[in-house]
Amino acid sequence: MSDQSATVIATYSRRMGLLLATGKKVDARIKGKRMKAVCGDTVTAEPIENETDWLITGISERRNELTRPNLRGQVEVLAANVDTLVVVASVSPLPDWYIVDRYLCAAELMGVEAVVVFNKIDLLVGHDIEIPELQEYRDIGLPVIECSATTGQGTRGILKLLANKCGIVVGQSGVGKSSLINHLVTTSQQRTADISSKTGEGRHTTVNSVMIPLQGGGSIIDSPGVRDYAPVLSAASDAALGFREIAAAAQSCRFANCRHLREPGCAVKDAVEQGSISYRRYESFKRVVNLTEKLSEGRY
Ligand SMILES: Nc1nc2c(ncn2[C@@H]2O[C@H](COP(=O)(O)OP(=O)(O)O)[C@@H](O)[C@H]2O)c(=O)[nH]1
Ligand SMILES: [Mg+2]
Ligand SMILES: [Zn+2]
Repeated sequence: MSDQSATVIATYSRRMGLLLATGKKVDARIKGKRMKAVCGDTVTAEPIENETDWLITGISERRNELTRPNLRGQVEVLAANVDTLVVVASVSPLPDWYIVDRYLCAAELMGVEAVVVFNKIDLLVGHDIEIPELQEYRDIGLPVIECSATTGQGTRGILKLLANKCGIVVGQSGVGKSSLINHLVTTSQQRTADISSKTGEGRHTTVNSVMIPLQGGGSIIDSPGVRDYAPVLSAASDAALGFREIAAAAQSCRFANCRHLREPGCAVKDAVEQGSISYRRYESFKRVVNLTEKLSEGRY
C-alpha cells in the first residue's frame, strides 16, 4: 500500500499520534532514528503489516518551527507549522513577564502572530486591578485577552483569533494552558486526557505535546509546561527583530550596526528615556541579547 499524507497530532516518548488525510487517527513509529517529527508536522506514513502502528516514512518541509535551546545547547523543535503563539500568563502563579517577552520574541522571529492571554481573572473578582504590562502589550499592537478557564469569561476571543488557524499554547507551568484548551475544545471526546488514554501506549506514557481540533476549523497545540524558555537566535543582533517597538525605533539609530546598548545616537535608548518604549521591555530585550551571547559561547 502506498504512503498517505498525515498530520502529527501527538508525540510521546518514542511514538506519535497521526491524523490521516482520511480523518482516521492512528499511532505511528518513525523510520530510522535520525528523523524527528513534532506536532504540526505533515508526514507521509504507511501501515505496517499485522500491526496497528503505522510507519512514518518522511517529513514534509516545515513552514516554520518553534525552537528552544536544550540543556546541551542544541536546538530542540517544540512544534512546526503553527500560525499563532498563544502566550499565557496568569494571576497565580505570578507572571514572569520576561518569559512572556521571550515567547513573543520567538513569534516575531518566526513571522507568526502572537496573542497575550491573561488567565484566571476569576481570582481578581472584587478587586479593581489594572495590569500595566498588559497595557504595554496593547500599546505595541498585540492582541491581549483577559480570561478565565474556570468561568469561561473572555475565552471566546481566543477561539475567534484561532479560526482556521493552528495555535500553540505556551507559558509557565500552572498558568492554565491545559485548562484553557479543555475549555475550548468542541467535544469531550477530543479532550486532552482522552487522547492520552486512547492511544496504544496507555496513560502512563507522558504526552509531550498534543494537537486538538477547535470549533471554527482551527486547532490548538498543548505543550507541557516549560519552566523557562529562550528563543533560538542565530546572532545577538537578531534580538531587536524580536521586539517590534525596538525594531521600529532602531530605524533611526545613527549607526546601522547599533546594538542599542551604549552607542551614541541610539534612537532606541532615546525612546526608552522618553518613555515611548517600556523600560521593562527594553530590559527583556537586553536579557535576550545576553542569553544569546552566552549560548553562542556555550555557557547556557
Ligand atoms: N481559579 C482558576 N484556576 C485555574 C484557571 N485555569 C486553570 N486553573 C487551575 O490552575 C492549575 C493549573 O492548570 P493547568 O491547566 O494544569 O496549567 P498548565 O500547567 O499551564 O497546563 C489547575 O489547578 C487548574 O485548575 C482559571 O481560569 N481560574
Ligand atoms: Mg498543562
Ligand atoms: Zn540603537
